[in-house]
Amino acid sequence: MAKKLNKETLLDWYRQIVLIREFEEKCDELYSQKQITGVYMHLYSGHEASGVGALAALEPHDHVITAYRDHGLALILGIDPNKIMAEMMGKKTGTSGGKGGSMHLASREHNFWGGYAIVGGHLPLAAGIALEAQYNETGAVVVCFIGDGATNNGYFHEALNMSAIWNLPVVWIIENNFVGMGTRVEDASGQPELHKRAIAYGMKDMGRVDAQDVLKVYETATKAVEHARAGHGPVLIEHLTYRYKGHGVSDRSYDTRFAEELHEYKTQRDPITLLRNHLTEKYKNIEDELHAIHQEVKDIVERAVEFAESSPEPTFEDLVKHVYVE
Ligand SMILES: Cc1ncc(C[n+]2csc(CCOP(=O)(O)OP(=O)(O)O)c2C)c(N)n1
Repeated sequence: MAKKLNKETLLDWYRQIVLIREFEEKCDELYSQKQITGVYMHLYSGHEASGVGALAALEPHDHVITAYRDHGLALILGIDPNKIMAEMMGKKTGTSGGKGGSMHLASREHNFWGGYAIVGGHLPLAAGIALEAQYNETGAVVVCFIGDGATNNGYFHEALNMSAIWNLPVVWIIENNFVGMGTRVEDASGQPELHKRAIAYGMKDMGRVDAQDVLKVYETATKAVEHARAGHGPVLIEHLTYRYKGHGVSDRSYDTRFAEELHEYKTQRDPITLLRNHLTEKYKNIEDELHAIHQEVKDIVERAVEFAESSPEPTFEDLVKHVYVE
């Protein structure tokens, strides 16, 4: 059922968006200090409203799956920030005991199935999760986030086609941030309006959404989830968004290559500013409450870092547990 877009809901969304931004700013800092390690760490900065608006349309028994840009969704779903930060640092107290790291956040309890590094590899898994929901008549819907760069490989075609012929309850969301690693969408896709792919599979095309605006994202996501839950089959939405950092944090050339666009998005299309403007126009004297949210979020992030830093490393026994060996 659609949420009432009252002050409480909007402030909650504001809190979630700010939490993702602050949490990841801290991760960026910790990565440069080598407290978070790994070849890659992919930040969701700039994309926040895409995740917050879409997941606000879900019920707790619904399912979420994504690629490696997964920190934001984990936070939105309410996974403990302490455990997420510990996972980022490879600590025993992390969501996967420190063995997954940045790209493989997951929580069975939250129906968050991860965090996958193989581009497009999670799409067939999303179809499988939806098949289970349909077969067991759980009434659950699966939301699967897809990068624009994942729309030209075989997994995309196979999974979307199967979801259509089996009428599966999946909401496919392409997060089009215009660039896959360093390649522009129009240089990689014959049809750069990616939502139009829906036509090829005979599924409902929900069009393009300005995904910097959380209210617009929520409005479309609600209709999409209702459609899938009612048994009318899968739908495809294209979220137009922008990432503020390079592909991974070690890709620093992005900032200069796309400087003009980045400046435009950060100054005119930022999800925090857009929601803030909406709130201040709608509610008088809300500044203090917004300020308090920023403070609250800073404390959450600080506590998460303290928790992760003071957590133990996994032992050798921990590391070989749950690992298949011939
Ligand atoms: C099957 C496969 N091919 C190539 C890669 C290397 N790779 C990692 S991310 C990426 C680009 C993906 O871009 P996009 O889907 O647009 O996501 P974004 O990073 O923009 O969120 C590529 C080619 C991979 N991980 N898996």
